[in-house]
Amino acid sequence: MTQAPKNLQTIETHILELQSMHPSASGDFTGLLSDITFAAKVISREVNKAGLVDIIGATGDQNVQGEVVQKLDEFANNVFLKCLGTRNQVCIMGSEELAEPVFIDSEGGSGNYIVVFDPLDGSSNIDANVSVGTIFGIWKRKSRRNKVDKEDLLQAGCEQVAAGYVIYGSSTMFVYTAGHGVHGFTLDPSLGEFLLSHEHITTPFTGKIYSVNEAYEPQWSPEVREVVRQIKYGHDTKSQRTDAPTSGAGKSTRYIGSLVADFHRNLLYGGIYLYPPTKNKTQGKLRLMCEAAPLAMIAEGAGGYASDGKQNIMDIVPTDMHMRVPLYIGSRGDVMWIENELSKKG
Ligand code: P6P
Repeated sequence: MTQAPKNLQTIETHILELQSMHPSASGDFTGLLSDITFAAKVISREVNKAGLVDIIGATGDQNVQGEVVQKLDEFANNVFLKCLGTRNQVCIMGSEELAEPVFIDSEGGSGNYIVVFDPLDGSSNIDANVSVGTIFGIWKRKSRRNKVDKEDLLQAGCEQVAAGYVIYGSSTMFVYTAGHGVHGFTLDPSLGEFLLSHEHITTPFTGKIYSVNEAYEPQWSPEVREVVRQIKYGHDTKSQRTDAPTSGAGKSTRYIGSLVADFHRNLLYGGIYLYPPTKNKTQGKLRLMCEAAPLAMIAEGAGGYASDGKQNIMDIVPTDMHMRVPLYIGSRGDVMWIENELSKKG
């Protein structure tokens, strides 16, 4: 297949090239990724005109997390359920917005894939026109039984076959990995196509940015407080002193309050996002399957790393679809340093 000029390479041709790398590929995976990109285009259209039609604001309902459901949350969730639910490739769908997974009787289809997604992360920012995002992880079913069950669903991040996110910001970008590098595509609304704009994204080993909600500082453990202090002032390993601000060795704080936006900026520029445990959220706030694990696959694919403070996020086997984990994710050197510091202190 002659390759389209890079600046005109659509995500579809990129996925087809991937498929050609796996002669045994049945096209199911390609079709599934295409469905996800279609859902992203539909959501992007609504997000971009949210200020113009009456879908801004809350529905008044609460989701399984006890969070107020924004109208766009509900819309995005329904788009994913419709776009993925009618295809035979998917046997289980899990959504941050649904208490229970959706088991699909994909009669006649392969039903090979499990998709877990956060349809619209950061949605509390919608009314203020701040970037929001979609996050998804794709696993292959383990069982060859006719009926799949939670055993097929509750798989570690390292078992993902693909993962990605969409950021609805100044432009809409689709970033994904299927194990062969991390690639970013920017939506050209005039064409309705995602065009390759960031091929083989790699993230700097260390960065100058840290992203954390410092309002929770009083609720962190002393170890986490010390680690964040050292991030701020710079950790001069030679002198062992950490309270003396070493000029310029510390990082700058950037915290949007929208994980996909903070993660995406740190991925491109270098840096680290932290959501440590607090007294009220002893396992942190973020969900393993629909947030931490997919972004961990992206981070690792770009040369970064993700940890819960003790171990690689990708190694954690979920006990429940909505399992929450502490999250330290981004530049490998920064995250490994934190994991090392927190592991030392037990
Ligand atoms: P806090 C949004 O609700 C979210 O899940 C992430 O997008 C974001 O990084 C985080 O929570 C913000 O949480 O507690 O700082 O408001």
